[in-house]
Amino acid sequence: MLNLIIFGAPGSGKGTQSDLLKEKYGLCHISTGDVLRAKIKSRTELGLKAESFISKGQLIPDSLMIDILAKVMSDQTDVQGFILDGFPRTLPQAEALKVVLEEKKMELSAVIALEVEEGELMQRLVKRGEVSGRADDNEEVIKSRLKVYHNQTFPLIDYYKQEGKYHGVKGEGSVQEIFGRITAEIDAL
Ligand code: B4P
Repeated sequence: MLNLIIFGAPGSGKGTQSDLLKEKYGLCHISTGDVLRAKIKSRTELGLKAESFISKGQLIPDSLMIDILAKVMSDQTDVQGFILDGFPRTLPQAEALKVVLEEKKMELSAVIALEVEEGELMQRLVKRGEVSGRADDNEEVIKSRLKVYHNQTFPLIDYYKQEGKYHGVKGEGSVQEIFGRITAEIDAL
């Protein structure tokens, strides 16, 4: 079973590469951003709460996010493995994931981290904002998302290095070039 985390700053291409990875390796793709956006669209109580954080570029509180993730994972049966895109984003989320995987007798295969310069991230997200209509893809909110990434998510790099799971990949170049780098890492596992 191949269980991956795709890790990186906002706009690093996690969603883009996950789409290709799920096809190649037959994985179940769980994007917490997509899960939250679906909840916002359906105007549930949870969705409205999530919207208030996302529109400011903040993270959804850990307790809420961890429950959502555990539920989404347990709804999936008979899969060849997972690709977690956008989770974990904080140390408590990483610790919670460890517990969920242990309960399921599953092991994390690797953390694939997309490494992209900040100027490039900003450019990509501003460009996406012109077509996506996403409330969090405007310059002001992107700046706060990048700040949140540095303060809350960046420490996970050391966490997963210590666990021996971290695989850094240069996330700049064409989508196919980056995909080639990622699959080389996975195939060498
Ligand atoms: P996400 O949906 O995860 O948003 P993201 O980080 O911006 O997306 P990603 O890195 O996948 O970028 P993409 O491939 O689309 O999260 C949104 C919000 O939800 C968060 O800010 C937070 O509030 C909340 N949230 C989610 N998970 C959470 C958690 N665990 N805890 C708490 N809160 C959580 O690529 C971006 C753009 O770049 C695209 O337009 C793409 O076309 C382009 N691109 C991709 N690869 C490229 C390349 N090689 N060259 C040029 N452009 C490229």
